[in-house]
Amino acid sequence: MTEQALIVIDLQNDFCPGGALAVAGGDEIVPLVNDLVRNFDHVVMTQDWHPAGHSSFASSHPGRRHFETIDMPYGPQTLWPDHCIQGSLGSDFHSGLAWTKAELLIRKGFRSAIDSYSAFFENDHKTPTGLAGYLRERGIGEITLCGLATDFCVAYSALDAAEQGFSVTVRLDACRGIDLDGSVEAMLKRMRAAGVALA
Ligand code: VGL
Ligand code: ZN
Repeated sequence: MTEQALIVIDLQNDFCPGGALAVAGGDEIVPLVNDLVRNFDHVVMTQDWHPAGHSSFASSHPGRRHFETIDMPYGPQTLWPDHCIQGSLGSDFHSGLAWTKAELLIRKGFRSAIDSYSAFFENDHKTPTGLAGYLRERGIGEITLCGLATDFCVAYSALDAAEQGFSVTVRLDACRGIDLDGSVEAMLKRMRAAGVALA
């Protein structure tokens, strides 16, 4: 019997209203995420975890604006406001999140030169975070994803997980999106095509 895990993506202050990269309604999902946490045997959480001056910040590219896309050696990269700086208040989990049950915290985006949306691989789609190996070693074959943001870190995590052979469900009611130029619709389509169950 394969084990199941809940993976809570980036439910951090900077992605909630008032934060540096606020996702509309980001804080609304906290009660539902806490219910999910109670109902799963295994819980993993991720934190976006950038050093100051990270290359995904528009502020690191003079003349560039927030939400512009630039070409990086590993492919296109959206430029964000400074967010989730390691150890800052904005990088903390939302204060209402029931995080104590989490068996593993995965931090990502900690290398200056490369961003990491997915909980499994950095944005070069090659550098692993170690999460796939961790889940496999623990006999976990089915994962349920929730958190922020639907169209970036949740979606890329779901796509990588499906490609890695995990059975993947995204709880859309426990996610909220950023939605840049229709990115929510586009990523829902990609997830469906990859066999991700959208619940
Ligand atoms: C995220 C943009 C930049 C996310 C993280 O958690 O979806 N989005 N960094
Ligand atoms: Zn980030």
